[in-house]
Amino acid sequence: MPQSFVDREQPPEKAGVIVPWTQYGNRPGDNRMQETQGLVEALGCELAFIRSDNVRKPTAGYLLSGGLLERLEEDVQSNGCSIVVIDSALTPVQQRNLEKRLGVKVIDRTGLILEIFGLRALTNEGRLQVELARLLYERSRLVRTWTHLERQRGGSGFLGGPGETQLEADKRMLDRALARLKSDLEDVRKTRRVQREGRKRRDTPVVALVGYTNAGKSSLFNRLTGADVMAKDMPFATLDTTIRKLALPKLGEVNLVDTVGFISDLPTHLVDSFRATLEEALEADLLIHVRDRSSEVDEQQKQDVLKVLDRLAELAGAELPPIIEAWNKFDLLSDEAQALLVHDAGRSSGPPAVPVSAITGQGIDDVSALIEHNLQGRRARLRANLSNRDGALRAWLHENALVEEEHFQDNGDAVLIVIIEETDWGRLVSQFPGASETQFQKL
Ligand SMILES: Nc1nc2c(ncn2[C@@H]2O[C@H](COP(=O)(O)OP(=O)(O)OP(=O)(O)O)[C@@H](O)[C@H]2O)c(=O)[nH]1
Ligand SMILES: [Mg+2]
Repeated sequence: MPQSFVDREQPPEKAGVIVPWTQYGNRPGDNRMQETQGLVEALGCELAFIRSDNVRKPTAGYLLSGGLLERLEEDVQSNGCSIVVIDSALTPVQQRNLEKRLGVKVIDRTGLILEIFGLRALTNEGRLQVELARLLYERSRLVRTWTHLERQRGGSGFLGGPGETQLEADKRMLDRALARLKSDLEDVRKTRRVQREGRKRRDTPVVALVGYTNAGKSSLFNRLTGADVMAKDMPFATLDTTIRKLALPKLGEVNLVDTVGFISDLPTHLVDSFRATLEEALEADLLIHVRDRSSEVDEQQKQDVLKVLDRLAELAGAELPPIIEAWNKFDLLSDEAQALLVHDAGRSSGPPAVPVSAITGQGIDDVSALIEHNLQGRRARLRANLSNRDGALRAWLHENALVEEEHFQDNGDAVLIVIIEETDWGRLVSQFPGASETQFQKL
């Protein structure tokens, strides 16, 4: 098994952090610097220094070129750092060269995020998913190292050596571990699927909170359901999915799901690995995209979240559920900004949205109302007039819709009052082509 990057038995390690950028357009702003700092602290490291470096010509060997590398070396020594974080993607060669040159551990953004996920995963399922992500990451790096060595060997006539067989053995070992993990996770997914189907049969709609990390999903979840899920000012406070009942004034009970947050440049391995957890959100009847409207980079975060959601939908070969937005952290805005947000939320372009504060509770009822409105929009209450020959249709309705009332006439005909989801209605029409619209009246 790959080792953890950071030794947590020892007192906090001192970390030096570089956020590299190449072109003026992608120079990291304050927000990115704060986010990176947050990630490093979430790892339990003490921050010795953090700065953004303009890498005009990234080098294949070290990423950082001459002067920058020398300055980093000096800072690492004078601060007594034992770990360096490069907040971008390093090739295995760059990572190894930097470690040799600096004499300390070096990790990149993916390594950093994987490490935090490793710390936060509490449930068996969470651990499996992190482990899978880590192995996939390791494996992708092994492959690259391998091609690199191969090329080197071909060019120089270098034969044998320790590289080849060890790498092949490592690769095989990783593959075996990967296969085992994938099958364990497949079991988890099956169990979840069964649970989900159970919930569907009971006709309890599922509403899932999604959004950028630290946007306030868990706070909103707690506020809505009275739960006590950990909500903290740190990235990836939540890794495991929690489900609680939420009572809505008109619709009654729905299941509300709190999920893991997203982040920009989220490693694809993580997205892929967290499928079991995130499918819960993907199969929800409605998504609430929680946005931190007090953040300067809110718009960019929104795009990052939508990108991850699209990737998940693509993986599952499914369509995304409808999305509404909770414009959170309203309380942190100035009066003018608040007025503007209220105005914008009322306009029809974009997904339906409401301003809210999970902390003060302002706008919470509006969130409930918006959930209700959007769930209701996609379900219909119908009167079904069935003849005694419609036994199969009647059974189907009992299985797939909520039957509120059922009355039989003397001749065996029946009148049912049912609530049916739009998607289920689609299935009904295709399975019972004979079922005429006249048999069903909208109430
Ligand atoms: N002022 C203010 N702070 C908020 C609000 N909602 C959440 N917070 C704070 O924002 C921080 C993050 O909140 P969480 O609820 O943990 O965020 P999350 O989206 O669940 O984050 P992850 O689980 O890490 O993805 C906490 O310090 C909360 O107290 C809000 O409406 N107003
Ligand atoms: Mg959370």
